[in-house]
Amino acid sequence: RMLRRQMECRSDIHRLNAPLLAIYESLIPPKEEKTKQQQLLALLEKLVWKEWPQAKLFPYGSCVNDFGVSRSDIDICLALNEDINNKSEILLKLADILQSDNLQNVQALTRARVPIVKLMDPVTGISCDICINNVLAVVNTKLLRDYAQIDARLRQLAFIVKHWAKSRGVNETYRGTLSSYAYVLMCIHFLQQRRPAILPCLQGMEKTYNVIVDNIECAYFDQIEKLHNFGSSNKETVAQLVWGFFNYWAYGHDYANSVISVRTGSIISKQEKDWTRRIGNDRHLICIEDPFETCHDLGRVVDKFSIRVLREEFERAADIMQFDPNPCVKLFEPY
Ligand code: 3AT
Ligand code: MG
Repeated sequence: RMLRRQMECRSDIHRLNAPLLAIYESLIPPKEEKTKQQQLLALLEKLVWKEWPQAKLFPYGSCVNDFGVSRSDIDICLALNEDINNKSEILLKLADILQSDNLQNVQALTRARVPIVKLMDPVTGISCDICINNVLAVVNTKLLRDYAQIDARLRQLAFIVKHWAKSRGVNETYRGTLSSYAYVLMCIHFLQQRRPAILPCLQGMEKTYNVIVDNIECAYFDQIEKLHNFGSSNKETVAQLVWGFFNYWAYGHDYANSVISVRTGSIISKQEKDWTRRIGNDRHLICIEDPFETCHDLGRVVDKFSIRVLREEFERAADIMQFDPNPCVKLFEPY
């Protein structure tokens, strides 16, 4: 492994740039999708306001963070001003309201880790999950979107990584692999680590945005219009970055000791976080610190079986990027 780590990128890497960009372009949702999402959001607001006139609906996740591919489901947070001691009751009431307005497949999942109501809108064909008062997700969505505005290569890399993860079956938290959110944080961290850096560490800069959510201070520099040239002295192309990303997670990352941290823009030690051993169900086999909920390891879903699957997939992808004559097909082959 150490030997491979020293390896230089294949000499014809530039040949892969155009096909990788073409894959990225093909994944971008068409403009009509945004319009349909807004249409559905307006309908839902109208329904929700009948019961909770003070409520606000915030879309979050890939429908607004700029990392959404075509035909993604949308995630919505219903923000209620009242103190809630029984989320289930509210979710069931919400499900009732939605059901009676022709929305389809309405289902309240009150016992999920994040309890939600699921539904499908027959008019737009969009499926959506509604959760209650999950404001942290709305804030981390803004952080991701702000990073996406700084350098176009983040969105390109993240689309390709997400597409790879979905094709290879390693984007399934219920089976012990990583969420899309975790993959995007891995991409941001990777670009913060390039030399010269392609992305800054927004939480390490002057705090121009500052909110307190669930007693957690969420603060960072969000005047991204001042940063649009940030990565321009680094000339790496998307092909080099995809190669580098997989090479890092296959052969460069120190799984035994390291935590990746977008919050600090650096690697921190497991020791420092006290993430060196299994506590309850958190095994900390791959450690990705949440930027705001810093005690939350996004790798906690990974177990001793799925870590092997993940690492084998990173190695497979790295080897394909290095040696395969046709990586743009091979990389995304269904598992
Ligand atoms: P897809 O395009 O749907 O795959 P996504 O960006 O919508 O990607 P997810 O569906 O994994 O990502 O999650 C939706 C949002 O929920 C993303 C993030 O704002 C929030 N989120 C997801 N998982 C976590 C988590 N473990 N901790 C905190 N926030 C999370
Ligand atoms: Mg989603």
